[in-house]
Amino acid sequence: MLVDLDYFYAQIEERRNPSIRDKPVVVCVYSGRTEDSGVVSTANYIARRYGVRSGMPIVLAKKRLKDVESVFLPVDHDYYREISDRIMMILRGNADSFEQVGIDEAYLDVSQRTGGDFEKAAALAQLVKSEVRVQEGLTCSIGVGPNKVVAKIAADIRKPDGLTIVRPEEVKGFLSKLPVNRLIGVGKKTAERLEGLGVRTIGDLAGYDLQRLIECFGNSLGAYLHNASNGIDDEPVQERGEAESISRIATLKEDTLDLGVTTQTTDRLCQEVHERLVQRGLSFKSVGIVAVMKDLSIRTRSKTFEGPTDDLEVLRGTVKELFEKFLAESKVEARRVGVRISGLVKEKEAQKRLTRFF
Ligand code: DGT
Ligand code: CA
Ligand code: CA
Repeated sequence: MLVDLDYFYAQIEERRNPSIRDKPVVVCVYSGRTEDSGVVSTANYIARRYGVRSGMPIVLAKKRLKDVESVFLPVDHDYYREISDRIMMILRGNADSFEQVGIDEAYLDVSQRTGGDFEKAAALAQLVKSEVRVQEGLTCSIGVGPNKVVAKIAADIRKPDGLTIVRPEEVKGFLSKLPVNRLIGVGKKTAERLEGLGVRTIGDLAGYDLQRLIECFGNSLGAYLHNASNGIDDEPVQERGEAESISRIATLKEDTLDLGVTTQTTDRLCQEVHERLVQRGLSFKSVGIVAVMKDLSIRTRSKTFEGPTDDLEVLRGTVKELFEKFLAESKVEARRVGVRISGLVKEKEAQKRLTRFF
């Protein structure tokens, strides 16, 4: 199943301040150049009725909402991330294997725990929805299907608070009438090229000659278009372990080259990063630091260990050591500092590797 939170940032803002719930709510990335410059990050469904969309200039959103009392808020990314992390833990607990995609959605492989029974999967999806609602006060939409491609499209069909089940025998009928841009990976450009071939719906695409698709789009995209439109997809649901990282960044009280001052902040960041690591049962192999300098240039340094560890003191010590060297060499003062750990592995694997190591 694919679980996607509804109007995620805006729904969180509604939960934080329920009095805005019945008004259009627009969450914005203000660029700071002028008062209203920047783009809409997302909007609640009331605002969407007035044509407000993600990525639209704030000025345009204001124009569309000029006749109604509406609420414009700046993004509070750290807060959304914190809530996302907690929700992902709920989701992970309901899956045989789990794959987070972005801040507000995840694939859950539930084939083992349901024995492949779609009625059981539907009941599990209801349970997931109520856990997220009760524990975090938020609604999500879920799609259940025989594979990731179908589950993703199913989740998008009914929103907000939707649940769409597509059984194997229903896949063909479900997909055939939908426009091709419902397939992940089919953006505006690909959709236009397909239109040029007379292909508008996923059904058209499913019936289109594979050889010609490959000629037009190359082997990999061509084969994907053919398979996906026929509801065929064997991509496994897999944890994105190694590639992922956990990081935090903060602005210093003053611009500085003093290790004592940066360490006060980085010790706190290390603790936050470490908390996330422990919550997720992971160990790390690399530690990185980032500094945004007074002149707004960005510098990074990192260190990789031979084996993974989950030790907070190792993290703190390494960050301090990296900053000590970096600050000694730097001529410009640091303005913001950050800590990142990567090369993340499951603790159990880490144990195994360590015993092999010694
Ligand atoms: P939904 O899923 O249609 O109910 O609405 P959202 O808002 O959850 O949309 P989704 O799932 O595509 O994106 C999740 C969050 O990511 C969304 O709440 C805000 C952020 N986001 C999405 N699109 C954009 C964008 O174009 N620009 C910016 N800055 N943020 C975006
Ligand atoms: Ca969403
Ligand atoms: Ca999403």
